[in-house]
Amino acid sequence: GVLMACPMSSYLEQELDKRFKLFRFWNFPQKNEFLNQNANSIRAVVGNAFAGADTELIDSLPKLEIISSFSVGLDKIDLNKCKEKGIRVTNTPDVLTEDVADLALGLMLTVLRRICECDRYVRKGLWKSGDFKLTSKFSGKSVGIIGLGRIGLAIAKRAEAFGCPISYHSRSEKPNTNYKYYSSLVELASNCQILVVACALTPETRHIVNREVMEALGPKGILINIGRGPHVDEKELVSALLEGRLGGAGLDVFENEPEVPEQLFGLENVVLLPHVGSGTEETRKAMADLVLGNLEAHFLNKPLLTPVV
Ligand code: 8YV
Repeated sequence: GVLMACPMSSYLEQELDKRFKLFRFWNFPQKNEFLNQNANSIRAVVGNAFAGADTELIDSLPKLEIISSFSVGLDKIDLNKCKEKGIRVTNTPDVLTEDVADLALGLMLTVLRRICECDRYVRKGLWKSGDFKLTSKFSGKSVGIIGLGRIGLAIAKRAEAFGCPISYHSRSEKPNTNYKYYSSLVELASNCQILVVACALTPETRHIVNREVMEALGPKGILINIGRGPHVDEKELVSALLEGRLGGAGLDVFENEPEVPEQLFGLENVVLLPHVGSGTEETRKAMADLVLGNLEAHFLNKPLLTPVV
Protein backbone atom coordinates (compact mmCIF):
# COMPACT_ATOMS: atom_id res chain seq x y z
CA GLY A 1 0.00 0.00 0.00
CA VAL A 2 0.92 3.67 -0.54
CA LEU A 3 0.13 6.44 1.93
CA MET A 4 -0.53 9.87 0.44
CA ALA A 5 0.24 12.48 3.10
CA CYS A 6 -2.14 15.21 1.89
CA PRO A 7 -4.07 16.15 -1.25
CA MET A 8 -1.63 17.42 -3.91
CA SER A 9 -2.64 16.36 -7.42
CA SER A 10 -5.83 14.65 -8.52
CA TYR A 11 -4.03 13.07 -11.47
CA LEU A 12 -1.38 11.59 -9.17
CA GLU A 13 -4.07 10.40 -6.80
CA GLN A 14 -5.94 8.65 -9.62
CA GLU A 15 -2.82 6.98 -10.97
CA LEU A 16 -1.73 5.83 -7.51
CA ASP A 17 -5.22 4.45 -6.95
CA LYS A 18 -4.94 2.39 -10.18
CA ARG A 19 -1.55 0.91 -9.29
CA PHE A 20 -1.59 0.48 -5.49
CA LYS A 21 -3.78 0.20 -2.47
CA LEU A 22 -3.96 3.93 -1.78
CA PHE A 23 -4.49 5.37 1.69
CA ARG A 24 -5.46 9.04 1.80
CA PHE A 25 -4.09 10.17 5.17
CA TRP A 26 -6.31 13.25 5.29
CA ASN A 27 -9.41 11.07 5.31
CA PHE A 28 -8.40 9.71 8.72
CA PRO A 29 -8.57 12.38 11.41
CA GLN A 30 -7.64 9.76 14.03
CA LYS A 31 -4.07 9.29 12.83
CA ASN A 32 -3.01 6.89 15.57
CA GLU A 33 -6.03 4.68 15.09
CA PHE A 34 -5.42 4.62 11.34
CA LEU A 35 -1.77 3.72 11.83
CA ASN A 36 -2.55 1.00 14.38
CA GLN A 37 -4.78 -0.65 11.80
CA ASN A 38 -2.83 -0.07 8.57
CA ALA A 39 0.84 0.63 9.33
CA ASN A 40 1.93 -2.86 8.35
CA SER A 41 0.57 -2.62 4.83
CA ILE A 42 2.24 0.70 3.99
CA ARG A 43 5.46 0.37 1.99
CA ALA A 44 5.57 3.85 0.45
CA VAL A 45 4.71 7.41 1.42
CA VAL A 46 3.97 10.15 -1.10
CA GLY A 47 4.47 13.59 0.43
CA ASN A 48 4.99 17.15 -0.78
CA ALA A 49 6.09 20.59 0.39
CA PHE A 50 3.35 20.73 3.02
CA ALA A 51 3.26 17.20 4.43
CA GLY A 52 6.12 14.77 4.22
CA ALA A 53 7.33 12.14 6.60
CA ASP A 54 8.66 13.32 9.95
CA THR A 55 10.48 11.18 12.52
CA GLU A 56 7.26 10.13 14.16
CA LEU A 57 5.54 8.97 10.96
CA ILE A 58 8.63 7.09 9.78
CA ASP A 59 8.92 5.35 13.14
CA SER A 60 5.28 4.32 13.03
CA LEU A 61 5.62 2.62 9.61
CA PRO A 62 7.73 -0.54 10.12
CA LYS A 63 7.35 -1.71 6.49
CA LEU A 64 8.22 1.66 4.93
CA GLU A 65 10.68 1.29 2.02
CA ILE A 66 10.42 4.53 0.08
CA ILE A 67 9.27 8.14 0.39
CA SER A 68 8.57 9.71 -2.98
CA SER A 69 8.08 13.44 -2.65
CA PHE A 70 5.93 15.49 -5.02
CA SER A 71 8.37 18.41 -4.56
CA VAL A 72 12.01 19.25 -5.08
CA GLY A 73 12.30 20.50 -1.49
CA LEU A 74 12.88 17.80 1.11
CA ASP A 75 12.53 19.85 4.28
CA LYS A 76 9.42 17.96 5.40
CA ILE A 77 11.27 14.61 5.42
CA ASP A 78 13.61 13.38 8.15
CA LEU A 79 16.43 12.44 5.77
CA ASN A 80 18.82 11.28 8.50
CA LYS A 81 16.21 8.91 9.83
CA CYS A 82 15.74 7.55 6.29
CA LYS A 83 19.49 6.99 5.85
CA GLU A 84 19.65 5.27 9.21
CA LYS A 85 16.75 2.96 8.40
CA GLY A 86 17.65 2.34 4.75
CA ILE A 87 14.48 4.03 3.49
CA ARG A 88 14.85 5.38 -0.03
CA VAL A 89 13.85 8.98 -0.81
CA THR A 90 13.09 10.60 -4.17
CA ASN A 91 12.04 14.13 -5.18
CA THR A 92 11.06 16.00 -8.37
CA PRO A 93 14.06 18.09 -9.48
CA ASP A 94 14.54 19.59 -12.98
CA VAL A 95 10.93 19.30 -14.16
CA LEU A 96 9.89 22.35 -12.10
CA THR A 97 13.04 24.47 -12.49
CA GLU A 98 11.77 26.59 -15.39
CA ASP A 99 8.42 27.35 -13.77
CA VAL A 100 9.96 28.40 -10.47
CA ALA A 101 12.57 30.56 -12.21
CA ASP A 102 9.89 32.09 -14.46
CA LEU A 103 7.85 32.98 -11.39
CA ALA A 104 10.88 34.54 -9.66
CA LEU A 105 11.36 36.84 -12.67
CA GLY A 106 7.62 37.50 -12.71
CA LEU A 107 7.79 38.59 -9.08
CA MET A 108 10.71 40.95 -9.78
CA LEU A 109 8.82 42.58 -12.64
CA THR A 110 5.56 42.65 -10.70
CA VAL A 111 7.06 44.28 -7.63
CA LEU A 112 9.10 46.87 -9.51
CA ARG A 113 6.57 47.74 -12.22
CA ARG A 114 3.63 47.43 -9.79
CA ILE A 115 1.75 45.22 -12.24
CA CYS A 116 -0.82 44.01 -9.67
CA GLU A 117 -1.45 47.56 -8.45
CA CYS A 118 -1.79 48.75 -12.07
CA ASP A 119 -4.35 46.04 -12.71
CA ARG A 120 -6.34 47.06 -9.63
CA TYR A 121 -6.11 50.70 -10.78
CA VAL A 122 -7.77 49.86 -14.08
CA ARG A 123 -10.42 47.60 -12.55
CA LYS A 124 -11.36 50.24 -9.99
CA GLY A 125 -11.95 52.72 -12.83
CA LEU A 126 -9.17 55.00 -11.58
CA TRP A 127 -7.49 55.46 -14.98
CA LYS A 128 -10.05 58.08 -15.94
CA SER A 129 -8.92 60.13 -12.95
CA GLY A 130 -5.31 60.25 -14.14
CA ASP A 131 -2.23 58.34 -15.22
CA PHE A 132 -0.69 55.73 -12.96
CA LYS A 133 2.34 56.91 -10.97
CA LEU A 134 5.81 56.11 -12.25
CA THR A 135 7.45 52.87 -11.14
CA SER A 136 10.98 51.39 -11.05
CA LYS A 137 12.92 49.90 -13.94
CA PHE A 138 13.81 46.21 -13.76
CA SER A 139 16.27 45.73 -16.66
CA GLY A 140 19.83 46.28 -15.50
CA LYS A 141 19.16 46.02 -11.76
CA SER A 142 21.74 43.92 -9.92
CA VAL A 143 20.41 40.56 -8.81
CA GLY A 144 21.86 38.59 -5.89
CA ILE A 145 20.91 34.94 -5.60
CA ILE A 146 21.10 32.80 -2.46
CA GLY A 147 21.79 29.27 -3.64
CA LEU A 148 23.10 28.68 -7.16
CA GLY A 149 21.58 25.25 -7.71
CA ARG A 150 19.33 24.29 -10.59
CA ILE A 151 16.70 26.94 -9.79
CA GLY A 152 19.23 29.64 -8.83
CA LEU A 153 21.06 29.14 -12.13
CA ALA A 154 17.83 29.27 -14.13
CA ILE A 155 16.98 32.57 -12.42
CA ALA A 156 20.50 33.89 -13.15
CA LYS A 157 20.20 32.97 -16.82
CA ARG A 158 16.85 34.74 -17.16
CA ALA A 159 17.97 37.86 -15.26
CA GLU A 160 21.13 38.01 -17.42
CA ALA A 161 18.88 38.32 -20.46
CA PHE A 162 17.43 41.47 -18.83
CA GLY A 163 20.93 42.92 -18.55
CA CYS A 164 21.11 42.36 -14.79
CA PRO A 165 24.56 41.86 -13.23
CA ILE A 166 24.42 38.60 -11.25
CA SER A 167 26.09 37.73 -7.98
CA TYR A 168 25.41 34.93 -5.52
CA HIS A 169 25.98 33.47 -2.10
CA SER A 170 26.27 29.77 -1.31
CA ARG A 171 28.29 27.57 1.02
CA SER A 172 31.11 27.35 -1.49
CA GLU A 173 32.09 29.10 -4.70
CA LYS A 174 30.85 27.33 -7.84
CA PRO A 175 33.36 26.51 -10.54
CA ASN A 176 32.30 27.23 -14.15
CA THR A 177 30.36 30.46 -13.59
CA ASN A 178 31.31 34.06 -14.17
CA TYR A 179 28.88 35.29 -11.54
CA LYS A 180 30.41 37.13 -8.61
CA TYR A 181 30.61 35.05 -5.45
CA TYR A 182 30.12 36.40 -1.92
CA SER A 183 30.98 34.11 0.97
CA SER A 184 29.08 36.56 3.19
CA LEU A 185 25.33 36.96 2.62
CA VAL A 186 25.37 40.42 4.23
CA GLU A 187 28.00 41.48 1.68
CA LEU A 188 25.87 40.10 -1.15
CA ALA A 189 22.81 41.94 0.18
CA SER A 190 24.79 45.22 0.43
CA ASN A 191 25.87 44.83 -3.17
CA CYS A 192 22.65 43.96 -4.98
CA GLN A 193 19.29 45.65 -5.59
CA ILE A 194 17.20 42.48 -5.77
CA LEU A 195 17.92 39.53 -3.48
CA VAL A 196 16.40 36.15 -4.35
CA VAL A 197 16.13 33.14 -2.05
CA ALA A 198 16.65 29.97 -4.10
CA CYS A 199 18.40 27.55 -1.75
CA ALA A 200 17.18 24.45 0.05
CA LEU A 201 15.71 24.80 3.53
CA THR A 202 17.98 23.13 6.09
CA PRO A 203 18.76 23.93 9.74
CA GLU A 204 21.67 26.07 8.43
CA THR A 205 19.51 28.15 6.05
CA ARG A 206 16.56 28.69 8.42
CA HIS A 207 16.16 32.48 8.89
CA ILE A 208 19.19 33.01 6.64
CA VAL A 209 17.52 36.28 5.62
CA ASN A 210 17.54 37.96 9.02
CA ARG A 211 17.33 41.59 10.14
CA GLU A 212 20.97 42.26 9.31
CA VAL A 213 20.55 40.98 5.74
CA MET A 214 17.40 43.08 5.29
CA GLU A 215 19.21 46.18 6.60
CA ALA A 216 22.03 45.49 4.12
CA LEU A 217 19.53 45.19 1.26
CA GLY A 218 18.13 48.51 2.39
CA PRO A 219 15.14 50.81 1.80
CA LYS A 220 15.42 50.47 -1.99
CA GLY A 221 16.18 46.75 -1.99
CA ILE A 222 13.71 44.08 -3.08
CA LEU A 223 13.49 40.62 -1.54
CA ILE A 224 12.14 37.75 -3.64
CA ASN A 225 11.38 34.42 -1.97
CA ILE A 226 10.52 31.39 -4.09
CA GLY A 227 12.30 29.02 -1.66
CA ARG A 228 10.64 28.35 1.67
CA GLY A 229 8.97 30.68 4.14
CA PRO A 230 11.31 29.82 7.03
CA HIS A 231 14.33 31.03 5.01
CA VAL A 232 13.18 34.52 6.01
CA ASP A 233 12.60 35.83 9.52
CA GLU A 234 9.02 36.81 8.72
CA LYS A 235 8.45 39.01 11.80
CA GLU A 236 11.52 41.03 10.87
CA LEU A 237 10.41 41.15 7.24
CA VAL A 238 7.00 42.53 8.19
CA SER A 239 8.48 45.26 10.40
CA ALA A 240 11.16 46.14 7.81
CA LEU A 241 8.43 46.55 5.17
CA LEU A 242 6.03 48.45 7.45
CA GLU A 243 8.81 50.79 8.58
CA GLY A 244 10.16 51.33 5.07
CA ARG A 245 13.56 49.82 5.90
CA LEU A 246 13.11 47.45 2.95
CA GLY A 247 11.99 48.57 -0.49
CA GLY A 248 9.62 45.76 -1.37
CA ALA A 249 9.09 42.03 -1.53
CA GLY A 250 7.76 39.36 -3.84
CA LEU A 251 6.81 36.29 -1.83
CA ASP A 252 5.57 32.91 -3.02
CA VAL A 253 6.20 31.22 0.33
CA PHE A 254 5.55 31.99 4.00
CA GLU A 255 6.60 30.69 7.38
CA ASN A 256 3.22 29.31 8.35
CA GLU A 257 1.34 28.52 5.12
CA PRO A 258 -1.45 29.09 4.34
CA GLU A 259 -1.25 31.87 6.94
CA VAL A 260 0.10 35.15 5.53
CA PRO A 261 0.79 38.15 7.80
CA GLU A 262 -2.22 40.40 7.28
CA GLN A 263 -0.14 43.51 7.98
CA LEU A 264 1.24 43.01 4.47
CA PHE A 265 -2.17 43.15 2.78
CA GLY A 266 -2.18 46.95 2.65
CA LEU A 267 1.30 47.33 1.14
CA GLU A 268 1.51 48.00 -2.61
CA ASN A 269 5.27 47.34 -2.72
CA VAL A 270 4.61 43.73 -1.78
CA VAL A 271 3.30 40.91 -3.98
CA LEU A 272 1.87 37.87 -2.23
CA LEU A 273 1.42 34.54 -4.00
CA PRO A 274 -0.06 31.28 -2.63
CA HIS A 275 3.00 29.00 -3.18
CA VAL A 276 2.47 28.51 -6.91
CA GLY A 277 6.08 28.29 -8.15
CA SER A 278 5.58 24.88 -9.75
CA GLY A 279 1.85 25.35 -10.22
CA THR A 280 1.32 24.84 -13.95
CA GLU A 281 -0.62 21.98 -15.56
CA GLU A 282 2.46 20.91 -17.47
CA THR A 283 4.85 20.86 -14.55
CA ARG A 284 2.52 19.30 -12.00
CA LYS A 285 1.84 16.48 -14.51
CA ALA A 286 5.58 15.97 -15.01
CA MET A 287 6.11 15.96 -11.23
CA ALA A 288 3.36 13.38 -10.78
CA ASP A 289 4.85 11.17 -13.51
CA LEU A 290 8.22 11.38 -11.78
CA VAL A 291 6.70 10.32 -8.46
CA LEU A 292 5.01 7.37 -10.23
CA GLY A 293 8.19 6.49 -12.14
CA ASN A 294 10.24 6.42 -8.95
CA LEU A 295 7.72 4.18 -7.18
CA GLU A 296 7.52 1.87 -10.17
CA ALA A 297 11.31 1.64 -10.43
CA HIS A 298 11.58 0.89 -6.72
CA PHE A 299 9.00 -1.90 -6.74
CA LEU A 300 10.55 -3.42 -9.88
CA ASN A 301 14.00 -3.30 -8.26
CA LYS A 302 15.27 -0.91 -10.92
CA PRO A 303 17.44 2.18 -10.37
CA LEU A 304 15.41 5.11 -9.03
CA LEU A 305 14.93 8.01 -11.47
CA THR A 306 15.71 10.84 -9.01
CA PRO A 307 17.13 9.35 -5.83
CA VAL A 308 18.13 11.53 -2.88
CA VAL A 309 18.73 8.81 -0.30
C1 8YV B 1 4.99 22.27 -4.51
C2 8YV B 1 7.48 22.79 -3.87
O1 8YV B 1 4.38 23.47 -4.18
O2 8YV B 1 8.88 21.46 -5.19
C3 8YV B 1 8.75 22.04 -4.13
O3 8YV B 1 9.63 22.03 -3.26
O4 8YV B 1 7.39 23.54 -2.97
C4 8YV B 1 6.35 22.58 -4.82
O5 8YV B 1 6.69 22.19 -6.05
C5 8YV B 1 4.33 21.25 -3.72
O6 8YV B 1 5.09 20.18 -3.33
C6 8YV B 1 3.04 20.90 -4.39
O7 8YV B 1 2.30 19.94 -3.75
